[in-house]
Amino acid sequence: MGLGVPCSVVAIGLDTTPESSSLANHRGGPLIVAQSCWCGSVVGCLLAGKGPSPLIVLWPFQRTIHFEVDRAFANSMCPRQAASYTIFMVSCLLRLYFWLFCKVIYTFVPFSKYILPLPFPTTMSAPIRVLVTGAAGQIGYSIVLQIAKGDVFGPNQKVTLVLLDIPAFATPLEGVKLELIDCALPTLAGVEAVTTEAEAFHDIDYAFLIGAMPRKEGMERKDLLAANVKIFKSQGLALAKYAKPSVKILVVGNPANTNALIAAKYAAGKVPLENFSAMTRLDHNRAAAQVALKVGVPVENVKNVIIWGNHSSTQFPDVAHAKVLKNGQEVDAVGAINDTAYLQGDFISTVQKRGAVIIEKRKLSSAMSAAKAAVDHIRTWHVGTKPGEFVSMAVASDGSYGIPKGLIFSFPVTIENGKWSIVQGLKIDEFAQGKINATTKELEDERTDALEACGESKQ
Ligand code: NAX
Repeated sequence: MGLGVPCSVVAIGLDTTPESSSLANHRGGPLIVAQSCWCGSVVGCLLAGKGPSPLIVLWPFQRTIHFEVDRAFANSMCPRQAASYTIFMVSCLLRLYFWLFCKVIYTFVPFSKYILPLPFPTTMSAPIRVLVTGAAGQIGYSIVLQIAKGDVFGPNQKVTLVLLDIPAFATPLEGVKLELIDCALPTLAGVEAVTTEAEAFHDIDYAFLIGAMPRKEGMERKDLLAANVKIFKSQGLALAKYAKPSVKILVVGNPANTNALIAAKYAAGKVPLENFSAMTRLDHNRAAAQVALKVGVPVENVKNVIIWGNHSSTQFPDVAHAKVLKNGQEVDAVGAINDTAYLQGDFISTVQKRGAVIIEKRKLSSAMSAAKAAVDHIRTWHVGTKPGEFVSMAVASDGSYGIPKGLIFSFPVTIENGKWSIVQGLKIDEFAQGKINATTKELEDERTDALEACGESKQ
């Protein structure tokens, strides 16, 4: 009995070509493949043993949809089979079109992705390779689960986690790997525990560079800096040699800004400078939390606090441009707090010294909040900032606000399509300028010391 429709579907494959192809092969019927690339679909069709023709491209938007039709098979079906296959195909296409519709709406209507979330998982994309260095350390232990379960790249993106630590920590690192396996996470495609840079940096898409040497008793700040920048020189060279040129890097290990500067310097030519960043998101989150406590609103009602400069005690937490949602109205944080002495005194020192207070109380440095901030940092870089919002991120200065070019300096940034831009035109008063100058000077001095430790002179 003829089918009466131009084509039918016995298998629908979303990205996982081998499974859908073998299903189609098994049933001996036509194949519909939604693929993220042309060659994937062609390979899918070939695997199904049917050849790539006829091939219809329905929508060249993110995913191309190819039909391969076996008319002889379609014509041989009984009415019941024909009806069920037709219903299946129509429902698949409706789902696909609704997904496309949502994507278009998200593009043109601000906030729509929060109001109209996709009602079904789209497709598990091919795994991305994510490196975590210092993975046997305390921040490492806190962060790996969050990355593995989709907190950074979402529930539809598989990740392969690459865990690096020094050889002396190979055994605890193996323990972290075993625990991750035991979490039985659908988003975790694999875990590799390694102790060499060649294995660690190979083909990575994202790097959380957390591992660094801790300060030992009696160690001078300058000695610690020298020890750590050498680690980041080596990792910069490894990035250039083994990573994808598109790799995005977050440096957490201290001195984070200067370590990022050194890693970027030694990866130059392969990995662009704008792919490097250092973490001041923890300081940003701390500042937002303090404002929320002071005003008496939930922290999600606070936006656009800024951390300027270095992730150190010279950083400048600034609320001059921050907004607070209070009693349903968006107001300036400065007005809502209405206490200049606090804003120029206790507020700044609380944020600057928060790390030291936590060490004093916990006898260990911040790990849970640092891991959460690193997740926030890369998540925002990956998905972008919301309209009207900015976040703090230490990135290479382009000369904005008079900061010397190339210094890795924490600025307010907006992010779109994976690219950050420094927010321009914010008014800086005399008080703020003094604070910004102090943190700039510290970063310039760190750069001089770091280059010297790497056997280079300042450029
Ligand atoms: P831990 O001492 O617990 O862990 C560090 C881990 O790094 C250790 O397992 C160590 O073996 C490993 N490591 C050392 N050298 C390595 C190398 N060359 N390659 C790979 N791994 C290496 O420290 P943790 O509390 O996890 O802190 C890690 C770093 O983050 C420190 O430098 C710390 O100062 C810094 N922080 C930065 C923050 C920021 O906001 N930028 C906040 C939190 C944290 O203080």
